[in-house]
Amino acid sequence: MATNSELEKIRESIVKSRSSVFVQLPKLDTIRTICLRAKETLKKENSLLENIEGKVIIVGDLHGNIDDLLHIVYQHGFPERNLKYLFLGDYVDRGENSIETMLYLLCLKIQFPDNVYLIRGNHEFVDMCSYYGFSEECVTRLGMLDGSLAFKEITSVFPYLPLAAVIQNEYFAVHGGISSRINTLDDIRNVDRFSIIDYHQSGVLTDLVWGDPKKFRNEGILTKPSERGIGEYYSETKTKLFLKTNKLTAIFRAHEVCDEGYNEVFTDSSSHIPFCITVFSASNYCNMNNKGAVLVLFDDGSLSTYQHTSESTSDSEDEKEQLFYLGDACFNDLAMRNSIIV
Ligand SMILES: [Mn+2]
Repeated sequence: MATNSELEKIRESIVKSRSSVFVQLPKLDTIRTICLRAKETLKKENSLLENIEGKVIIVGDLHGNIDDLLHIVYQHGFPERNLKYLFLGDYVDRGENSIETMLYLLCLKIQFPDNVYLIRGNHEFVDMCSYYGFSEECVTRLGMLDGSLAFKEITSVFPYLPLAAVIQNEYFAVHGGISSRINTLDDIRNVDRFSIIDYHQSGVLTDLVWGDPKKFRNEGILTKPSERGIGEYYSETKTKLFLKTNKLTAIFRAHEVCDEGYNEVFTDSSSHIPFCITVFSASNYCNMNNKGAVLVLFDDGSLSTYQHTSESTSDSEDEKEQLFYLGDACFNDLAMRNSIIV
């Protein structure tokens, strides 16, 4: 069940569905198999991912924007050989295609486990996505019975998602950020993520997915309770302290929409090098007309940003043609190689 060629077919149908009115989603049995295989793969990973080396594309919030996801994969290439992808969470809710976004990502993870990394966002909790769109999307598009079952299957994968990552032994990546409870990497390594179901279960996991960096006039402030009512704000001083303690250089995080798709939150006053960067990859999020962006960390440690707009990812006929090409070219290539491997 769910061999590589079947996984490719599922991803291919997701790509092709983008240009047709009738969107055919995988059947419940297939969704179930994808989720099962994804859990088998994800459970081998630690709560803190380490040893991510080489060139990494870092993707922020997607929120059901499958067009932006496919555009990013088209633009930067498939996650194979020396190219890795790190997704920072918030795959579901708010947008229109959370089902495809989640399934496409899980298919990638199953097929390229050492090149694709998916960490957890604050929307990857059943009690969040029951209210912010994903649950409703499942029922509306798959029907009451199959929709509820698909929702249950997909959300059962969430506790398996790791919580943060260290890239190139130097950069810390997380959905939200750090807090008064998060001082060393051991604080994250020690989280038993499988036992945490409810996002209100206060603690390190909650802070990782809910935190936001914030500038304070008083440099003595480290953290403050967040106005979100959950998680904490962490200051420039706290960020510097955390990085120094753990011998790291910068924090890459998502969780906040940015006009340009990314935001250099804290920058070193003398070197002008940013050491806390927000990246948000869903363009035109909730009709806010924002750009989406990804961070590209090269294997020499240099960093670039790539932006996209909703026009470039969903309205352009050229782009759709390119996406077809992406599907056909990559799947043919993979099928050929798989027949050799198998
Ligand atoms: Mn978020």
